[in-house]
Amino acid sequence: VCRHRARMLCSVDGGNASHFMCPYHGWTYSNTGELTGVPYFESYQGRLVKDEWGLQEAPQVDSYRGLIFACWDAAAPSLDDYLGSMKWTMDLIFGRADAFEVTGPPQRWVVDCNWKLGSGNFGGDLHHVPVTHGFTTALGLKATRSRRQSYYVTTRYGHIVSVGCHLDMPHPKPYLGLPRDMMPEYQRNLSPEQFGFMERIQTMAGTVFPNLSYLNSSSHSPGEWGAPPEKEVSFVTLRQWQPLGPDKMEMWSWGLVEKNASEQWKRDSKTCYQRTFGAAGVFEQDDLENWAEITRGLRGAMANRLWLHYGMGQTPSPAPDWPGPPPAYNTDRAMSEINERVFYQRWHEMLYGHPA
Ligand code: UNU
Ligand code: FES
Ligand code: FE
Repeated sequence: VCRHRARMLCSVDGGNASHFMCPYHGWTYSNTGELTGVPYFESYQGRLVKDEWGLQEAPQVDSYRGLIFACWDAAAPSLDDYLGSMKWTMDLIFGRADAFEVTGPPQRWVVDCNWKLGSGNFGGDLHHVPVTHGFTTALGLKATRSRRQSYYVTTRYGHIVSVGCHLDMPHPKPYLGLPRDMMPEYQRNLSPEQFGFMERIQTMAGTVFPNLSYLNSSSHSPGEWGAPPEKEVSFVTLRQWQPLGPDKMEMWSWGLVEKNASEQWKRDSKTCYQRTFGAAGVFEQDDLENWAEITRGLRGAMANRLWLHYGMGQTPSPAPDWPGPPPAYNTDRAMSEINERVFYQRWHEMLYGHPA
């Protein structure tokens, strides 16, 4: 924000500029944050020292696998420590390719729901899928409801990951619908354990506490509904659930594609992202309708006094075959809400200074 009256300085999602001029009174800053120009400067009569009115700098800025994080708290843990064991599962997506590119600027829209519903769902809710997104089987777009092994991964700072794996492996192995000609690149970038695990993944989603989520799944290639699994095309979406108050958020949704994949595959993957989890995507609409109806329901005088149920899979067993850093749980094909409990424990801790 501008140091004069706090007007937002940059209102576009992409590009670059050497200077930013505030549209209100014209204070101008270099792209490194120095205040370089002030209209009617003489009228401040020497009382404005430009060196002291540069842009506020975040005390911690760091990046991981091309994702840039900024933090306003100088005393907060470093990004490396903060992400911790989350990095192993983030690498399955963001670390597998030499580089990713966005399919365009983020799609942004406002939703009447609390932002935490997105964080909890993406990091820990595999059991809404057959119901909320049941149209896929109801319409015969997926042949059968195949058996899945679920993994729930939790971390120290409240990051959560949920992975649905194939139990009956289709042949040839679908590898999440990733392009075959990219396999050598994945193999070079991943550990043998990570690459070996990739062949089993059907859907993988995670939340970096508090409000950054990602999802990697696959969908039928454009124009081939009902095609066999090996025809499926992988897509990756990255999203920020940006709070606008307790019952409103702004969605920022990106599609990501492997930079070195073929142009045709990139187009197909982008189409799959847009059809499923883009602003007009069918899965996206399924989810947001539920979250908006929860938020609307909880405005009720009685409903917001109710205890809700987060108890599913109370004591899931540690997953013996999870190849990444523990703890990870699976419950022998069963479902668990352990990730949402971990997420809300951390949230409680942030608000009240102690676990619930
Ligand atoms: O449909 C979803 N929102 C979803 C699917 C979230 C997490 C894992 C799988
Ligand atoms: Fe989950 Fe009703 S079944 S909100
Ligand atoms: Fe969903």
